[in-house]
Amino acid sequence: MENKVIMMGLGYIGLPTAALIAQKGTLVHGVDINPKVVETINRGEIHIVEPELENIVAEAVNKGNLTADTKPVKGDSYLIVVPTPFKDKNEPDISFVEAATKAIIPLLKEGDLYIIESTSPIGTTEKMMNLIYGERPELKDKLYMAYCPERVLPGNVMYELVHNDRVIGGIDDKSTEKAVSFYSKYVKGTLHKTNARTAEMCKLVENSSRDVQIAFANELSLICDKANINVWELIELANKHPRVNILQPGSGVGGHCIAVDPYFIVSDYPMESKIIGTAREINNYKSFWCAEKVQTAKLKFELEHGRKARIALMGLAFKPNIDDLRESPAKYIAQKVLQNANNEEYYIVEPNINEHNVFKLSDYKEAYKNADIVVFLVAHNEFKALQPTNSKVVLDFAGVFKT
Ligand code: SAJ
Repeated sequence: MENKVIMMGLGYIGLPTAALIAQKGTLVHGVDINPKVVETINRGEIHIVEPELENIVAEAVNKGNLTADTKPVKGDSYLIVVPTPFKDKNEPDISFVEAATKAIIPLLKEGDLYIIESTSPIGTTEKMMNLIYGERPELKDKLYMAYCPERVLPGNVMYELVHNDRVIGGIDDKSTEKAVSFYSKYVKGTLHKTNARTAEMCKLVENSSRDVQIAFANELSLICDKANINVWELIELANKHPRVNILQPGSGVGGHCIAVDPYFIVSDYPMESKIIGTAREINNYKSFWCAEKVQTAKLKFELEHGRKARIALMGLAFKPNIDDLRESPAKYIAQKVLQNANNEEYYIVEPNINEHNVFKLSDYKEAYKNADIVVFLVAHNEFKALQPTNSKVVLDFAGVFKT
């Protein structure tokens, strides 16, 4: 029997997943609300930066296995892979999941499989089940529904989609089994079975765990700054212990996952999630602290030299060696520093992008050469090749020159 897949959402995760499934010979009908995205994909091209993806999409489109549209059609398996942003920092917004689900409700038939991959608050799969059965009561207990979060790292998506283990939680055992059999066609990693609520929580916990660990490193960096200890050396030494593995401090935590997902837990369980909530505060505070440090350094320079400083802000991306500026702490710090600008000369540097609509970008070598104060916000590889110097004030928040 043919298994046609309807992929609701063709973004950073939906498109690679659709392409992977189509590559294996399954017909995939991808849906995106943005007509430009749909046109691009139907030309066999892509709208996101991800290694290997373009060729796979082109091949799938040419073979007729992948089509894109702004509206869904009837299929056998429906995957919801849309964003779940925040209305504000306290309330996750599942309206995209809801809208995508509503769009497919009229198309559902007995025996269909419905899977949510979008990061979602606990209970979302059950909520969507109630929504579906509310409108289609004749289908009650005749559909398979499961939650299966993605875990891929941008930049390595096509490999990780296939090789990462997956956690699959159905609303009942038969749904879990059905979803496992679906993913087993495309995934080589182990498929771990659980229930929908545990799978939802698992995704949130994975990213919260990393956030808490980074907060520990960031807290150490604040303490070490006061205690006059090199935090990078300290962490390296502590990690020589066989059961200690401290992560790296930085200019804060960014991206659209780790800096956001913990709030899904905190907003629903505010009394209980103390460490998770505090970790978020520490990681946010770290960016504010970095901006303050720049301010202090520039005033000190002025007092000592009797002139305004030339300041290089090195890096805008949310982590090293990528071009993604979403939720970037480096970008936040640059904005904050520029708000306090008082006729100093600034060089804003991001070697992974050519131009930006707000920041005028400078060449990183020029900026490093000319600046009196160099502020490393992201540990891009290019920066690591620069020669350390004592002739400038260097604020190395990213550990570029750590030994
Ligand atoms: N960071 C530090 N110190 C560290 C490691 C990271 O400050 O030691 C910062 C980075 O600079 C960045 C932020 O944390 O600002 C997040 O970067 P990341 O590389 O830790 O994670 P993401 O956001 O690119 O991807 C994460 C991954 N989750 C985990 O590692 C638990 C990925 O597997 C998920 O699929 C992804 O979130 C997601 O989509 O949820």
